[in-house]
Amino acid sequence: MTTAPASQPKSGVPPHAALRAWVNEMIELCQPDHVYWCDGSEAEKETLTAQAVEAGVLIELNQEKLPGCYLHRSNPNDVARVEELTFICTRTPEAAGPTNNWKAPREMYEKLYGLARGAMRGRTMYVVPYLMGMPGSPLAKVGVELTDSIYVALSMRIMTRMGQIAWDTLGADGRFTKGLHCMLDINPERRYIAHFPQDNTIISVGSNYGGNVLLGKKCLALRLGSYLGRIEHWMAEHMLILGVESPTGEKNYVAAAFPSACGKTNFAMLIPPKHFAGWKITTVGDDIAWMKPGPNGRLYAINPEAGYFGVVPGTNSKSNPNAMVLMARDTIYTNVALTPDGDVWWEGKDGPVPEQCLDWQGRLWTPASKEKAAHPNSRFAAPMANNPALAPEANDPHGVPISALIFGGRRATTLPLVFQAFNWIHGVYIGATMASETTAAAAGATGQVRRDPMAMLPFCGYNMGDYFRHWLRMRKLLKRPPNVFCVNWFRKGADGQFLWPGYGENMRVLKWIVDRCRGRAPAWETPVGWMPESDGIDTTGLPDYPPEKMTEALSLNLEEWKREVLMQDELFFKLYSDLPKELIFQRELLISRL
Ligand code: OXD
Ligand code: MN
Repeated sequence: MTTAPASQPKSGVPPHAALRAWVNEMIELCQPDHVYWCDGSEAEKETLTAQAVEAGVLIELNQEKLPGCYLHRSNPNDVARVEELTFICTRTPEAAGPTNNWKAPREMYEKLYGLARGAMRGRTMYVVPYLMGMPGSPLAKVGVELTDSIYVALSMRIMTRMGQIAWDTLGADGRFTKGLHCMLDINPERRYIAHFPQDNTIISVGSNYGGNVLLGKKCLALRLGSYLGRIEHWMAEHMLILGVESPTGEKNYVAAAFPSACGKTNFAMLIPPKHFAGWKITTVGDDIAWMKPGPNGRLYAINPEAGYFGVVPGTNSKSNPNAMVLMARDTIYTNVALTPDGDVWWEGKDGPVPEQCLDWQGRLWTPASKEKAAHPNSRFAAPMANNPALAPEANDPHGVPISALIFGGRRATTLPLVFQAFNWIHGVYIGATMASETTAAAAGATGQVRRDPMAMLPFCGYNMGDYFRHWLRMRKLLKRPPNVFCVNWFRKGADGQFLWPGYGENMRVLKWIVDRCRGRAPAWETPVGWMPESDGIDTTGLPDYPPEKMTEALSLNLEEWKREVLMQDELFFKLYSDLPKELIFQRELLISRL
């Protein structure tokens, strides 16, 4: 590999004094043996990939079956985001708010610089320039990540617009987010993901898991993004963005917030069932939306990412056929199982269960094994360009106008299949009080219901009460705000079975949502919001779906709802001194309607 001394970056790097000074300072701190400035080229990808294979960081998969695909195995102690080790280091604890971990910036810098001192001795520092958003977008932001992980350098190339394009956007005096990542010895005792919003800086140490270390994603696009969005009057949200095209060519765009590992990627890439011949869903983004009011008073959204970092287990030709095509090329898999012929396998994949394979830790696995072959939070990182359903608008710097915002959680009870908010403020209340069962995307127990406002609990970079206030204020900047909806694909009947088949069939609910936005579908006024009439959701051609099942999926149990309102108190108490009064009024109104 060609390495360059710190003082001599490649020729395409702009003469940006603050960039050079900061990189030199970090080199002095971390003391890498080599410094490599990434340019994002194809040749660079090949060189770095070959080095990663040689170093055992990547395992080459069967290139005939999976061209350009590799497997990475993480340290078993490092398989998910760690919320308790994620910090927002604002000047005051109040600015970070009661839902974030806070440390004073000075104390955190001291601790982390202490850990980073000399941490790259014997290693290479990769200087990774990246762009979140597309060139020419008013929302685009440049970041530079200094990392000693070749896996991170290669993954950033998939997940962002990485390389020369970022240097060109930065120019000689542009703003950029500083990011430092040191793997250290991948030890949870020395693991911190720290954000310094006032300095536009991120430092992550002690991990190599995507959500903790691909700094453009959760750290910049959501935590720092949400902080900046409040100041600059835009929104950074944990939302997929999709386009719905009707057989007559009518196009509508919706953005949807579901917590991690609750099906955002599947929903964004949905293929409509046969009954919806002529309808088409296209993907603008699968995880993050940056949204800004446009000159016509509508809310416009871009996907700041260039790739998808999706959950693998459960993905198959029924749950997400497009993802199966997407991840058959140019993909880095993390923590899936490896079959003897160099293919990958996971629980829920199409086809037969292999007679034997190596599990996510490289141990022999057979169907008799007690543990799972693939880690429940195993992931694929794949370029969005390989998505057969990619919306051409995914590269449009102006974004797409959003007609509907959808909130959804994983709830076995209470929440009906779909309902619509009465208005924007009610919609903000629905988003603010949403809850979901925890998943393997974050370390800790799974399956526990917790409040996850707007699916942003782990990602809001400032005080959640101010975040709600920002949502309420955005209404004033919108002449035609999106309609707000709530969905729950995960409700169960008394027999413990899901009441709704989900996946591609979600098109049926989506059509009702789009029709509501276009003023074409009737609805009942209920205590919780507008709901479809009993035949409002088209179930034609849905096998094994008696009308009673839909009635149950849409039913409201007022006792459960009363308990729900009481459970919301936990969050409201926590935020009480910062909570906008509008949300307290909404709660009172709901109680009186119930
Ligand atoms: C993700 C997450 O990886 O939300 O997108 O954890
Ligand atoms: Mn996510």
